[in-house]
Amino acid sequence: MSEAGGRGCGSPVPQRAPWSLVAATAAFCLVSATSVWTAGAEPMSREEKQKLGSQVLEMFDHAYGNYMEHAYPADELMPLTCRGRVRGQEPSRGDVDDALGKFSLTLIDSLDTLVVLNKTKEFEDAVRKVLRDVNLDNDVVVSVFETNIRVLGGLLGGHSLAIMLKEKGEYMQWYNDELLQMAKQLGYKLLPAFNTTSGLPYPRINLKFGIRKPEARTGTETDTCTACAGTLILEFAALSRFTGATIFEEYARKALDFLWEKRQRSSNLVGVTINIHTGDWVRKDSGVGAGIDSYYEYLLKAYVLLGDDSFLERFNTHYDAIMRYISQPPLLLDVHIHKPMLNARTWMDALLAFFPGLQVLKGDIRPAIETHEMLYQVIKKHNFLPEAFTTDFRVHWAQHPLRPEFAESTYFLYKATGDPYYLEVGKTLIENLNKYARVPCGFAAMKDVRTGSHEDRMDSFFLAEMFKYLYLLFADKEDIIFDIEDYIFTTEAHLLPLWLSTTNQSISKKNTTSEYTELDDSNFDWTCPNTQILFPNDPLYAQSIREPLKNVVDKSCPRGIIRVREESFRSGAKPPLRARDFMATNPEHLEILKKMGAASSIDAEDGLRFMQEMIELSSQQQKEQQLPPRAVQIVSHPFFGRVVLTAGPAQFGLDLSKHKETRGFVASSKPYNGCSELTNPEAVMGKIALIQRGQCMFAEKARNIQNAGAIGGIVIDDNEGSSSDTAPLFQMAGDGKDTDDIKIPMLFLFSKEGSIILDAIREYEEVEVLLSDKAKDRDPEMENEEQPSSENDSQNQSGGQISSSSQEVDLVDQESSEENSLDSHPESLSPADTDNAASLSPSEQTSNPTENHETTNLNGECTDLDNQLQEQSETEEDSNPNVSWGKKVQPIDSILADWNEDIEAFEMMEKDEL
Ligand code: DMJ
Repeated sequence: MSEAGGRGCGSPVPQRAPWSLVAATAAFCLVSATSVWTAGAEPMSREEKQKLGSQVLEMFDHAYGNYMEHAYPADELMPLTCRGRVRGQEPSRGDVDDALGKFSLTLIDSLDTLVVLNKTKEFEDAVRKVLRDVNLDNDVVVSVFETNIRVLGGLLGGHSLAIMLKEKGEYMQWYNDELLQMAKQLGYKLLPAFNTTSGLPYPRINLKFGIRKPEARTGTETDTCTACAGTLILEFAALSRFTGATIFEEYARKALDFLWEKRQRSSNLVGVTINIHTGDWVRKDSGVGAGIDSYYEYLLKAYVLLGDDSFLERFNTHYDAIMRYISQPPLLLDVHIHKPMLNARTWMDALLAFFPGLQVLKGDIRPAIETHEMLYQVIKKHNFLPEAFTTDFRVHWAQHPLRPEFAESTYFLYKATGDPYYLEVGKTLIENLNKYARVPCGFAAMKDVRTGSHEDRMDSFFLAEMFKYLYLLFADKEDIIFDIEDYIFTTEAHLLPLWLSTTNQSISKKNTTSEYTELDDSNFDWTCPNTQILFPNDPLYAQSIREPLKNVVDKSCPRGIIRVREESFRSGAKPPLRARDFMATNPEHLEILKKMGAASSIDAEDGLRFMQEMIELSSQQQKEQQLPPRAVQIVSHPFFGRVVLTAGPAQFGLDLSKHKETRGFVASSKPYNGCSELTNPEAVMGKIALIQRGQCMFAEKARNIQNAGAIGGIVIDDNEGSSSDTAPLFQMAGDGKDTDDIKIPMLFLFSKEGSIILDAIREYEEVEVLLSDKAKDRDPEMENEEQPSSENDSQNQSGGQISSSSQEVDLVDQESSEENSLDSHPESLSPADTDNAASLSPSEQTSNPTENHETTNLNGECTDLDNQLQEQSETEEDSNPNVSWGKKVQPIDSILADWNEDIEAFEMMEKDEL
């Protein structure tokens, strides 16, 4: 036990405690419980933990090796096409691309992961490459937030471990603070972003030209997200303290001070976006996920790293507000900062999965266990955490870019509880990654967790964070070559040494507002929990908290409140107006509508329900013509089902959601546009025909290939470069005539996804695919052949890659004409266009009728969750009537405005933060 631990972690940390003590004590909190466990979930043997640790190492090699081999020096690997993502050379993905600064992002983000994973030699090589190859002076506009957490953080994490290794005396003996010099250079490049009266940074900066000069092409933005402005202090303070240049810490503190000043004073919450000039909140919704998350994280961690009480006081004030308004265990729901009893959304985003980990650091274990358990059940249902999911656990946004937040929380919960259950959770994460995200050339983000389709994307945070947390989860102290407890994790999981708290502290108080009241000990309650107190004689503590939530996701009934109301109508009250019965010409209906939300909480409930039903009704009507996306899975060697492409469905032909999938080898049709009788029926007979989009109706193509004996068809977009990453997916409509004669399944692929199949044909000739509504598990027989068994396996597996040079496929009958390219934008097509396409908006893509059916059955049994929520809201009402009425009574126009905000919020979410 360390000296710090010995002095009693459970007792409140004394005021003005020496920083090193505070930091070390906090770190101690995370480790001491691992020995507490004595019963409960089956313990995991050392052998099994080591086996899983080795599996993580092998997976890292596969991801990092493929990046280095096929993408470096590009910023990221595109794991489906097996090449580097170079900004400007790929179709823009919008704000997501602002992380890419042509500075070998993935290499820098991976530096300290190499050391944690015990790959010291590789680390040494990687540092040399960074120093030799990376240019920080590119004429490219990047996100200040992403550049700070990934690049500045990556360089500082690399430096921290480089000096640690140098001191050990074996590796890095040549190192002379070069990474730190680069970090400083980058720090100075970011500083012009802070040139605002508020001190909040601009969201973007040009690495070469800074801000506002005409060449900079940035500097006109007025808003930034709270996390974007509030997630700088760890990296900037570390830079100041490592170098002695105080300016960085000063700027980061000033931005934090401003955010604190602008908090909503009665709720103590902050909004999602803020005007960097006026300080007005632009988006007034507030949660712990996208747009805000790491602002809270950095307040608590700034206290741990810098030992400054003011950060803890701020964190505790916000935390109280979060627990009062946002936390509805196991849910965390966004609210309005001015009306904090009013939920701002009916869905949660995946970024909030870091919060249980932060709660562990805070010492509030119970809600951490509850939220983590709820998230795990969502994962068990969909294999990954969808980007957004509703309060009744339906998929709201089906993407999953291999985010690490849930693994992070799992690691911290294991450290806090020592419960082997969390090791099993980690094992499931590993299995799912290998089963669903692993492709021959790396790991691909999930485009749709329901279909299992992939996106050509492997974000750098996957290497910076995911492998670190998974490896550490299974590692014992002796598996790591340094003491991880001497470091704090940044939001990107970069490691900063805790000794920084006592180095170059002179600036720490200079810019801090001095309005804080003297702290009393209660501010520190539970900040550093003594696990002996948390788990008094009860090693099953965590399990006992999880137990009541066991089926929270599967058995959940949506909208418990509605059910309660229906009970009361059975007892005689007049039933409310239902949206499906509403007639705008009926004066009684109009009268009822007017009353809704104005008179009482019951009317308000009716109003709210009416609005929900209206929205559902209209989306249901749309859905009647809308089909969910489908999957094309490449099953032949060397893909073995690992590559899954998102495909648009057809409104005619075999419905893949009702029938068994169709499996077959692919063959290009002649003519390639499939607009006349095929001249190569022998080639497509019994196969899945590939046809190019354009020249005639989709249905006509389907008939021609069906007549030639094809068992299915894939229409490939003729608009070069189109991709489901950047264009909304659509379904192929019929030709206005009876299409019952078309019996085969037809799917649509954008050009980029189509070229993956075309390239595979060029490289492997025989390519077999599976057309289905959802990717199927990989063929076990094939799987066995492909099991990695040696160090070379990652290389063997990358044999499945498609070389970038094979992009130009010489296909027969390329008849694309200028007219054809006009129909490249599905949303602008009219029925008069040749191919008849009905567009699917991104939100429609995520609404799966099957799932709706599964979770919106109001006749189903009430769940624990519903009861809990109901009970909880009743308790709140009892104890504070004003508060509960405030939550329920809301006029209809405000409900409408909120719905609009909700929709906007959904659209904005990806913009705020990656
Ligand atoms: C990471 O870059 C960081 O963890 C950030 O704070 C939030 N999002 C990503 C990973 O999801």
